[in-house]
Amino acid sequence: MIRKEMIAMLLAGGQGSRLGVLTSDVAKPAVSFGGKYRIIDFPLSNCINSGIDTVGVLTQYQPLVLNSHIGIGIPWDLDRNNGGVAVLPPYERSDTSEWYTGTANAIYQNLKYMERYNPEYVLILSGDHIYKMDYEAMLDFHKQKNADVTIAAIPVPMEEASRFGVVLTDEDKQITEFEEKPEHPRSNLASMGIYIFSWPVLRDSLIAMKDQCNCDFGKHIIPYCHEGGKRLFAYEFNDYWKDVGTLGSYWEANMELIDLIPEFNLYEEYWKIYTKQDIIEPQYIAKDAVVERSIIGAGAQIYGQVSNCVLGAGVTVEEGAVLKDSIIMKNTYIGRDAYVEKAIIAENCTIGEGDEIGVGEEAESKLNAKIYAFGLATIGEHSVIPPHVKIGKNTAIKGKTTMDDYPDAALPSGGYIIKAGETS
Ligand code: ADQ
Ligand code: ADP
Repeated sequence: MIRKEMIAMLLAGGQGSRLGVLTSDVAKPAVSFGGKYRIIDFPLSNCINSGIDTVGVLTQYQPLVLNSHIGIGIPWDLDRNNGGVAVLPPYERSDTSEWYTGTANAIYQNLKYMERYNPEYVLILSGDHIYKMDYEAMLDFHKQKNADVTIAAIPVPMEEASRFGVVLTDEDKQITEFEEKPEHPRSNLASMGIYIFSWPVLRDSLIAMKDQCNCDFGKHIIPYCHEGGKRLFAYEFNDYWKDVGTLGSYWEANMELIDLIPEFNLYEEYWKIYTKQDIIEPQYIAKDAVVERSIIGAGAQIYGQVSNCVLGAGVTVEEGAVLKDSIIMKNTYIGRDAYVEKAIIAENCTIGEGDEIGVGEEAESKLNAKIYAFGLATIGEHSVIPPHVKIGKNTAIKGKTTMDDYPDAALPSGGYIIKAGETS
C-alpha cells in the first residue's frame, strides 16, 4: 500500500433515534437531504474536495441504504485501487471482534485497516452533519501547532452548549479544558465531533483504552489524551455547520436551503456536493401547477401547488393537491386534492386523495414528546395513508395503514400509528 499522509474514518453507525420514524429503517447518514442528497454526501464530498482519497466508513445500524448509496464510491471519485472508500461493518468475527459499542470502539476495531496505510494523521468524522469544510486547512493548523489532537470547534448559543462537548482554550488555541456534554457549560465553543489525530497518538490511546466499555471519543479518548498531557488544540470554524440530529433541526436545515439568500449554498462551483443519482428523467410541471420557493428533484411531476417545499426525485403531486413548508422525499406520491402543511414525508409513501396532513391545533406527542415536537407531522418510508383522513401536528406514522387505523377518519395531533413489525 502506498503510504497516505492523512486518511479519514467516517462514523456512520449511530442509530439517530431522535429522527424517529425517519430512521427506523435507515441509518441517519443515509436520510435524504435537500431534494437530491443523503446526509453522508456532505462529509464524503468534503473529503474529496479537501484532497483526501482514503475514507473508511464505519456502518452498523440499518446499513442497507447506506451501503447501496456508497457503492464503490464513484460519485465522489473514491473508486480507487489504492485507498478510495471502504465500508467497514463490524463483521470480522475473530475472537476479539464484536459489535461496535461506541465511536472509539468502532475505530479501535479497525486498527488494521488504518495500519495498512501507515498514515501520519487520521481524521475522524461524523456522518450526520451538514457543512462544507476544508480538512486540509485544519491539517495545516494541526501541523503548525505541532498538535497531537486537533478538535474542530464552533461557537454555539450558550443555552445549547450542554448538547455538545465544550472546550476552553488559551490565547494560542491550546485546549485547557474539555467537558463532554456538561450540565453547566463554562464555554460556548462546541466540539463538532471532528478530530485530527497524529496517528501514533490515536493508536496508542485506542490500545490503552481498549477495555473501556462503550469507548467513546468525547467521553473517554479526548479526556484520556488531555489528562495524559497531550497537546490538544481547537480549530475554530465559523461557517455553516448543522447537526441535523433532531426532526426540528433537520426540517429547519432543509427549509434554509430555499431562503432567498441561503446561508448554506448548494450552488457554489468551487465546493460541489456529489451524490449518487439514479433518476434521470427531467421534471414535469403541468399547465395549472404552481411552484414557488421550492427545490424540486429530478423526475418529479407536479400538477398541484407547491410552496416552500423541498421535494425529492420522482415525487408526484397530483392535481388539486396543495403542499406548504414540507419535505417530501424520493418517489412519494401525493394524491389528488391532498393538503400537506409542515410535514416530513419519507421515501416511497402514498398519500391518499383528499388527505389533510399537519392540520388542527397542536398537542404534545403521546409517543415521545421529545422527538415528535416542533409542530411537525412525520411519516416514515413506505407508509400508505388511505384517502380522506385528517392528520394533526406532532404526529408519527409508519407503515401501510388502512381506514381501520383511523377512527373518525382522523389521527389527532400528538397521535401515532406504528404498524406491527415497525419500530419508532
Ligand atoms: P454525539 O452527537 O452524541 O457527540 P455520537 O452519538 O457520539 O455523537 O455520534 C457521532 C457519530 O458517530 C455519528 O455520526 C454516529 O452516527 C456515529 N456513531 C455513533 N455510534 C457509533 C458506533 N457504535 N459505530 C459507528 N458509528 C457510530 C459527538 C461528540 C461531542 C460533539 C458532537 C458534535 O462526542 O463532543 O460535540 O459529536 O455533534
Ligand atoms: P441519536 O442521538 O439521535 O440517537 P446518534 O447517531 O448520535 O443519534 O446515535 C445515538 C446512539 O445510538 C449513540 O449513543 C450510539 O452509541 C447508539 N448506537 C450506535 N450504534 C447502535 C446500534 N447498532 N444499535 C443501537 N444503538 C446504537
